[in-house]
Amino acid sequence: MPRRTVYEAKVEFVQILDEDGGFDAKLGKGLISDEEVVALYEHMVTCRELDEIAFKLQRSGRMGTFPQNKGQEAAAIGAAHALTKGTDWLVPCYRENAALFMHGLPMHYILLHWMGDERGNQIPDGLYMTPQAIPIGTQMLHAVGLAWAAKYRGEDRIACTFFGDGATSEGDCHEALNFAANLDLPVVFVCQNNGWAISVPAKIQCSAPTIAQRGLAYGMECVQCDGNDIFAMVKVVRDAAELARRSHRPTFIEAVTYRLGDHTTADDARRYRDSAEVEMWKKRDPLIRLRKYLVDRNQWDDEKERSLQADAKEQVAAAVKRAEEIAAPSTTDMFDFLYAQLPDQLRIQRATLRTASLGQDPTQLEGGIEASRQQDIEETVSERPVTKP
Ligand SMILES: Cc1ncc(C[n+]2csc(CCOP(=O)(O)OP(=O)(O)O)c2C)c(N)n1
Ligand SMILES: [Mg+2]
Repeated sequence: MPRRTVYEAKVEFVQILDEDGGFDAKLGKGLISDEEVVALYEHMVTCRELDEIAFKLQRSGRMGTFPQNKGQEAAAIGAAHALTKGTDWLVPCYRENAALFMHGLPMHYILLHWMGDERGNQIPDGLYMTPQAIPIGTQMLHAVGLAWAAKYRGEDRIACTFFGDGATSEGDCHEALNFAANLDLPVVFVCQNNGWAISVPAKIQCSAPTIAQRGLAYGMECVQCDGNDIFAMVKVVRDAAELARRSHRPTFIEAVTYRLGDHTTADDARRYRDSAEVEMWKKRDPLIRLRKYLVDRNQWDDEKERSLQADAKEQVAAAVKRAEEIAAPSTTDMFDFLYAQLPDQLRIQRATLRTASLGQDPTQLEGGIEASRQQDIEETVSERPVTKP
């Protein structure tokens, strides 16, 4: 029996603007207009400001926890720019705030969510985005479902989902890729390979040379790009979006980037990361790179930078004020909006919560569980107005 190669593949790496300011004029020609580059840079700076402020809010006890996006702005913003706002689905995990804002989500929604108010996840009508997914990888399946529905209805809509390097070790990820490729679904999978899944380095999540090639195994297009280069991001996502719209084919994109901050405010990355690695990536900061591009082309100067920084501070301060002005939701919401009829065990918890002493057993209170049950019935879910932030 002769031996022959039945399959051979290559994975392309795309970079257009390198960290020294070198620009690939051929690949980058006509990709983003000068005005758009300025707008994208402004958006990146504003989102970086939000990151800094959210960190401080958490440290001063005004927010539960927050996952900073610092260092990864080009990936989310570049992808959002290449998609059609108000048409295409954005299906994020928890680090893509910047993309959601670009597609119209008011900034205070994200703050509300991390302040523990679920109304921050109540996406306003007319926006095509799903709430931030905290369980790793689950949103990839949601994106596949949304794309399938769009194709079934004959809509000109595609879905773009974001996930991390760590998510590619989850079964959900592989089911989503398999489903999308086999059913010819218009999905753009954007893996933000930021080097780490909390304290686990990406290289031990995947022993193949690239994460991108995981897409090959499912028979879909795949590409790796410099995720800190906004031009490369726009190029690869635009190509993938065109393929999805034209041929209903999915693409797997690996955006190579780096998380400059901690995993979340509940983490201290200094305990597991080498500072030399962090320093190296600080030099590849997507904001520094884009500012240099604009300055080199006389599109930017110190005066514009000062004014942008002031505007960003003002915008973020207004979002914080708005989020903090919204009255906290009722603690009992976590019971009231999950079940039509609360199981007894949870009914006891709900009643205990109301007693002065936490943990007190309501069955020992005057009237016992029956009394607390009666109180629940009086305070029915239907009477409670659902307010929007
Ligand atoms: C299903 C599930 N398992 C575990 C966790 C806990 N967890 C939160 S973030 C995280 C790491 C995710 O890493 P990655 O996908 O690379 O995303 P990144 O945070 O780096 O953006 C883990 C394991 C979770 N949220 N969901
Ligand atoms: Mg990661």
